[in-house]
Amino acid sequence: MTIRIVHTADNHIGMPFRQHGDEARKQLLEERFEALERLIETANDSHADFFIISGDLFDSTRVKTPYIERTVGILNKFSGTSVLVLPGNHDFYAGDDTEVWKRFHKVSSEFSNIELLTTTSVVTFEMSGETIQFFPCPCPSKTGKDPMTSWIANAEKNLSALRIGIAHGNVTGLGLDANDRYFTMTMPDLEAIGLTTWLLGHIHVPFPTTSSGSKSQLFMAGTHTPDSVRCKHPGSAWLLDFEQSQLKSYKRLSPGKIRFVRIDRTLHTINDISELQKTCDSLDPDTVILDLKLSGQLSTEEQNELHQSIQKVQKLFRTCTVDLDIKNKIDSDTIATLYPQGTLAERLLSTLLADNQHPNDVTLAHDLIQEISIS
Ligand SMILES: [Mn+2]
Repeated sequence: MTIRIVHTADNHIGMPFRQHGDEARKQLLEERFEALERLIETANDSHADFFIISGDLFDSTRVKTPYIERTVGILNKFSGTSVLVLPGNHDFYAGDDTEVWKRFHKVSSEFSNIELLTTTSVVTFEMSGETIQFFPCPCPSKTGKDPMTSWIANAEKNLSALRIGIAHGNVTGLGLDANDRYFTMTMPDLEAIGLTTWLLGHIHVPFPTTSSGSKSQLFMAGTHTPDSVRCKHPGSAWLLDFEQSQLKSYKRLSPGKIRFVRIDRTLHTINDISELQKTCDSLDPDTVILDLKLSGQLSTEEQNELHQSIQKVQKLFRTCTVDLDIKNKIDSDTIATLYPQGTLAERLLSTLLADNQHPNDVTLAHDLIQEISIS
């Protein structure tokens, strides 16, 4: 018999996205719910038995009640045996008074298929003669030096059962936690504990790096939909099949729809502007959070062209921010107006203007000359 698990983490429901404008904020907040909903649908379509969330389902311990209610409503649609929810370091569990889990418990208690993993004790399921043991390692705080996995060494394990660890924190070699502040685990330690597989959260990038396969001791879910321009994957989760208490196969799922795209360009010519326009036209304006970072030198006419182009893009895209650093292009007319013929400045600038290999130099030299003559 196959035991099928969908594994996710770091959904960060309620993430405020403060650095974005109103429209983008709304879109990004909404996307985190919708991507979770798509993932539940995929899990149902593939008849998964368990839906496992390895921490940071919520962005904080003070997430708004309506967000918790909506999340529980989505999780409740899971048609398999159970949804297991582990508190991570953002939504840590520090006792029954922890706001987010108090509210979560209240909302979810009427749904028997949602189980909150707040204690370090084995959770066992029997399915068609097979035993599945889950070993939860909830985070008790935002930060912590030691891994939360140590209790498992002394826990009673059924060696013929499928034994799955669920934890949240950094893993040496996978993340960038030089200070050991996030419950840091190591791969050899995890392997030595004697479980079949580890389902982890915290690092927003998925591990393994291959999108399908049959062997891996641990899985890092990766955030389910991109959360910033630094996120290079389209959102991830895992579909895992186990047979006879062993991992049979894994496949990466991509429930995300939104993409962050930063276009960083230096513009010198009309052609550069039309290339920029072409790149923007090739993107989906409804799902791309566009961030334009434009610099360079352009003539007045070219700058007008650029502004028209930007206006077009901003009208088309739901969200587009623009960071402009465009200087006035120095042409022969400007040189002739500012510097009498035959002067050093005129000769220098005219020579640099003629040098097509280095189109920035004439502007740079002009800036320097202006600076000297002003001071
Ligand atoms: Mn985390």
